[in-house]
Amino acid sequence: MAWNVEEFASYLLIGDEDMAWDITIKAIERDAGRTELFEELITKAMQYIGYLWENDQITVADEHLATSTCEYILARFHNYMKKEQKLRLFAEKKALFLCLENEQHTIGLKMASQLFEEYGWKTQLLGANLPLEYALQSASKWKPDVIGLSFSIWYHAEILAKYIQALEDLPHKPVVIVGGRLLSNYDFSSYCSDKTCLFPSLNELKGWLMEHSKQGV
Ligand code: B12
Repeated sequence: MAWNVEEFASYLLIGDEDMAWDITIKAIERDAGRTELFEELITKAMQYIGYLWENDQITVADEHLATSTCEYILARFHNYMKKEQKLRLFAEKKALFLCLENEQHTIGLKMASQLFEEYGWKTQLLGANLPLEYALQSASKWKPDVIGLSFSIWYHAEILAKYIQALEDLPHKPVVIVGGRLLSNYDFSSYCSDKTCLFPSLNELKGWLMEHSKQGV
């Protein structure tokens, strides 16, 4: 399938929600799956926007407008998929998602959470910048089977090992999964235990979900 990444990005950059949605819905009508749409259209468009920003071709304000328009598209898409009953309902399992302390990049985390819902999981999205003590409180109370962590900035990885260890040590022993743009290029396994799962992209996550959504995790 051909993806209009730059055209989609141009609508995000001017905040044209309807035109950006038009491209999204056309992709769905041509049978693009959620993972493909997220990876090939939305992620690539945001990376392209990052490139324009880095090269001074757009301003910080343009990038913020693109981000909020992108978040609107993600929320509308999620709502559309729910209405169309394109969600698969298998599991009675729970997954909690959060970004490491100080981390503001939440779009990938939201995508991961939606993918879990597609496979029938109940989700809670705690979003950006969550200090570990609150993550622990929340996880102790809700007892998710899986806890998804995300980070995009290199120096935020310093606290990754602390999060993983504390969350995996909770009495109900959740599985901790980690994602973020740096995972495609760097090996973070020394920050993890042998139980932690690292996912550079949603394609790998999808494979894992297919395997773990029916039987016990
Ligand atoms: C949008 C954006 C922002 C927004 C984020 C808003 C939001 N609500 O998310 C705002 C304006 C807040 C922002 C701020 C900053 N940003 Co910024 N940002 C971006 C930008 C343009 C796009 C990020 C994005 O949404 N990508 C799309 C998502 C879908 O991709 P993704 O996160 O990689 O997620 C994918 C996978 O990693 C995976 N995934 C992600 N999380 C998870 C979690 C799980 C559990 C799983 C399974 C999978 C998974 O799934 C996704 C699909 O494959 C990038 C450019 C880029 N190349 O990424 C810069 C970028 C990441 N930012 C950058 C920088 C420098 C900053 C700032 C420091 C700028 C500043 N001076 O203030 C601050 C830091 C904020 C902070 N403390 O975190 C740099 C980072 C460079 C570095 N050294 O690490 C980048 C690369 C831009 C650049 N080229 O310089 N940013």
